Amino acid sequence: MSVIKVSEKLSVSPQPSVDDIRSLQEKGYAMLINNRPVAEDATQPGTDVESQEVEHCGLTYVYIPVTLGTITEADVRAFQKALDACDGPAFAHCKSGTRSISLYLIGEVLDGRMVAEDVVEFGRAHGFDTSSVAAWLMQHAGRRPKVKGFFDKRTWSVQYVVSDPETGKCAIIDPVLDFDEKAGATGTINADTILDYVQENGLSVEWILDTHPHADHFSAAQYLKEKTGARTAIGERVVDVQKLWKGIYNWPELATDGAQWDRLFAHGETFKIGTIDSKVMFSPGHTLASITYVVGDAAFVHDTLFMPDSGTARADFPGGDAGILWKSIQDILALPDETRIFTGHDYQPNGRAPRWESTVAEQKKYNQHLAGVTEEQYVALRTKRDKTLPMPKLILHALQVNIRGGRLPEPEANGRRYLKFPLDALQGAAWE
Ligand SMILES: N[C@@H](CCC(=O)N[C@@H](CS)C(=O)NCC(=O)O)C(=O)O
Ligand SMILES: [Fe+2]
Repeated sequence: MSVIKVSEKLSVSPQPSVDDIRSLQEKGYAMLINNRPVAEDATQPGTDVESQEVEHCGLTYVYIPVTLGTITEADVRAFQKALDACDGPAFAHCKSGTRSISLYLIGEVLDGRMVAEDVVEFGRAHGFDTSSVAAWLMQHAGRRPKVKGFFDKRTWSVQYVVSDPETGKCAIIDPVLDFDEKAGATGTINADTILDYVQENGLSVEWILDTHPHADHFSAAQYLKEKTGARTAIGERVVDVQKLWKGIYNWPELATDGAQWDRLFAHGETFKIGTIDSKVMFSPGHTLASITYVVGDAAFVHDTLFMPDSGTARADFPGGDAGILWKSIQDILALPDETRIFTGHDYQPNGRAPRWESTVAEQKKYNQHLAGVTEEQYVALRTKRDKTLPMPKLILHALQVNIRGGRLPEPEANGRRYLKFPLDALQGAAWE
């Protein structure tokens, strides 16, 4: 048996015989990881025999079967998790050892401990052909967009530029148009900061995306469309939000066909940002029209999940529903564990610095509204908390702009724009 030491924690080997397996304990190994699917060829002992022998010797047995062409990030993470959990050195094998070393190398590159350019040389130095790792990483880079978040302190909003490293094409998600309600002043500081980033990084904007008609700030979608020429989009159910608020604002001229956007996305629709496959998931509950954008391995969930220490979004706006929000959140949590989750707000609990990135795995484990909580408990908790929350201070300002895709009201004869508020239309909300 030719065993190759790859790191302090890991050695890889071709298929060991049963006698080889029996000798692992005295050689100091604490774990055997089998990366070979059962019945690959007639001579391999197979997972049952291996696990029996390994456990008989007091070692831990882990079975992560892979084939070279179909390795997923989940396999790589499972391999890393097993190694992390192992007290001593681990022994991993497949038929030749190539798959085992490949899982290790992909993990090292994903976590930034090695650069992709070095994997082939590392393999060669250890006697393996790891060119398929380089190919995997190339392909995977296409799934892994670059995400830059911009935090707006005034509204605790997070705006994003998500870009394809290969083509420099990008989308802007949930941009904020600044507004000071005391002076009635509008501004483009946030949006211009985003445009500066786009320019400095040589990006070209393909899409300006909103996750929902926001109730706490104006969308800068229209301003950014004028500046970049990119197409605007939102979820198709925005027409229901338009109809709802058309009534609340008593606004007969408001068009409620969604024509204010270039594209309305239905659940399951796909589109591209550069070469990166993107998909829309319908995520109602916070609003009637909320959607999640899944761009490669990144999900832009806006007001569904917040950071795990912050819980989830409220569900008491007109058209909101805690039970429906629960279901939308379950759909998001059904994405692969390693999916990066980017939230739309961070209310900085206990005054901590703003944060906006987590993973599905972290959310499942730590979200303080969800971990160990049933649907019934969630709906009760959400409803109780929502009764204590005053309306966002800009809800009446913001909806009349955002249901028109971020267009301010048309100027009156004197050239000035005016907002209009219904009185006593939002019943039952807590007072500040
Ligand atoms: N105080 C904020 C509240 C904003 C707010 O209600 N945010 C919504 C998202 S649009 C939310 O889900 N908040 C959750 C919470 O406050 O627990 C404001 O006035 O703008
Ligand atoms: Fe919101």
